[in-house]
Amino acid sequence: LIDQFDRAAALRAALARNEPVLVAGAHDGLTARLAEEAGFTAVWASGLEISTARGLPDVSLLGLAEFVDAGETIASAVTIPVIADCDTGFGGDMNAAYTVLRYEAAGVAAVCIEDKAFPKRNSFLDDGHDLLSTAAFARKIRMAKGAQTHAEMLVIARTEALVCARPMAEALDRCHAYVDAGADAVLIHSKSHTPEEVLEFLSRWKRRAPVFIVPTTYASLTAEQAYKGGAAAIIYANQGMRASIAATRRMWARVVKEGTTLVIENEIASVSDVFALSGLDSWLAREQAVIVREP
Ligand code: SPV
Ligand code: MG
Repeated sequence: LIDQFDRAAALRAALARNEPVLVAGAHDGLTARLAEEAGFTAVWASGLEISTARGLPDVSLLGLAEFVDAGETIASAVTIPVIADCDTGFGGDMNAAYTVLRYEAAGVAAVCIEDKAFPKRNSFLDDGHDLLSTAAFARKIRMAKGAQTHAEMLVIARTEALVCARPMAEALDRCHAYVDAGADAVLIHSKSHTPEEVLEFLSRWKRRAPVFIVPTTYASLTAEQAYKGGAAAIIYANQGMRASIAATRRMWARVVKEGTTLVIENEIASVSDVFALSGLDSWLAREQAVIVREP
């Protein structure tokens, strides 16, 4: 396992550079490797992806142990920093503290905790969202920061204020309070179909900590525009999974229709590509090194 503290330091350094930090969503070793291969700076261990990959909705059904296991799998598969979507921190203040300890041990560079009440639901669901008070979530962030054992690890405080149709001033106040409580960065989430509200947040944010954004519904905002507007990092949270769903569905429909896989053979990854992505070469080399050394 590559030292997560080096990776946490690398993520801090990337956030301090004069360019947007691009982050791709993943849910396992393979999807994380595809993100690394594409050149992303970090991986987002997405709650939506991890839940969906298990055939479950993103409504707080999976627990800390299952999410940590996914985070550890992802961190083991790549050398870039992993940012874990930790929802509410899996319960109350003590759960948030324990979440940080578990993710540190799992090799994850940063945890992101949001200000919704447990059990949370995915932000793109119309209703069922319940926000903690600013003071209550600031306390949770303080607990999380107090628990970390290594200085480089990041705690990202995510506000769902805009998702919950609260005023812009409240979203800003919340994020300022979370930074005062020790958050290393904030994440402003929005389900608006245009980037205006996020851009307004960014223009009014005093740049006291890096801001992460998740332009899923407002995909027209480019990374360049977001960075110029004041965002430090852009998370493409679920497009990888959505791409594979679309491609797999299209491919299987053709196979069922044609009664052969020959029609899609040239469009799918080769088995040798699969071997390469699995890291087979390094394992064969490991075996070879032992054989060569034998008398
Ligand atoms: C996730 O990827 O699980 C996220 C981002 O939290 S979102 O689905 O946009 O809420
Ligand atoms: Mg999530």
